Amino acid sequence: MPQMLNVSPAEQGVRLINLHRPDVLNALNTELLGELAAALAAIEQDPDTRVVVLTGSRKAFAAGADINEMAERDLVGILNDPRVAHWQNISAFSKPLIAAVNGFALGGGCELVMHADIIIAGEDAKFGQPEINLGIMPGAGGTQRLLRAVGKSLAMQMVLSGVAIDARHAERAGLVSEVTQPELTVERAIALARLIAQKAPLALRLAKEALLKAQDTDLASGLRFERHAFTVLAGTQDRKEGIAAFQEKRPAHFTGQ
Ligand code: DAK
Repeated sequence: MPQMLNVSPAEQGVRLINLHRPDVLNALNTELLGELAAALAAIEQDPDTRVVVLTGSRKAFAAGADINEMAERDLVGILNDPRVAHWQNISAFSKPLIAAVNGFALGGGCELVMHADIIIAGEDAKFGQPEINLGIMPGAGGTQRLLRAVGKSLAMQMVLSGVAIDARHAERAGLVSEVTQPELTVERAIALARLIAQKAPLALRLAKEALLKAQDTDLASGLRFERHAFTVLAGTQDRKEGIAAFQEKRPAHFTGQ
């Protein structure tokens, strides 16, 4: 089976995953999505990996779902689409996921980017949902996550017109947290990942869960979740270690206990 992903070994708590279908601008076919979901599921169990950086190539993060594969699916094929489970598994990843985006992030590529917790973009990155040009609409969370990220007007503009926005626009709109020179995008994402990888893993996990909850719940429920999560962390070794390290004026060494 051809490898469509390169997964680096864990280094300083960070793994880099590279989408690799260069002939088709990393178009996401079922196999690639399956490989990505499987890689993240394996990393979930790997205590040496605390943060993942996901990237594509300089020309494209990913140009969307594989249109040639999609063309073969009829209505029943779409109802039984194995990609749905892969997308769900990707969205269940509990460790911090950083997308380092250069070039095209279109359709499913933009939706994959929005599965990441932090998005670092090269100046040449383009974010778009061009499905409307194919007579379809976003199918992997694009209408829901994009609206939450950039607000109604810009999400409507992007989804209904199919026209992409550039990295600076995406940054202004809140889709992207930082814009870098394209040759530095991956480096910057890895540096940020290494910083995050030094933090307490259980605190990272619960903080991520609480922040994601803020996107899809009312304030009172979100605050309740935050309070419970905060209380859970009171029972961890890492909380003791973090506080002791502060008082002893030394760096903390977190173990995930
Ligand atoms: N699929 C398959 N091949 C693709 C592709 C794609 N999405 N995008 C590009 N390619 C291929 C091109 O066909 C070309 O192949 P050859 O002709 O060399 O064999 C090669 O990659 C290089 O592309 P171009 O020659 O077109 O390169 P350019 O620089 O001229 O143009 C471009 C780059 C990104 C503007 C252009 O390639 C383009 O417009 N690509 C299509 C972008 C697009 O429409 N993306 C949205 C696809 S629909 C779902 C979940 C998700 C989805 C649906 C359902 N469920 C779970 C139900 C998502 C749907 C989509 O993403």
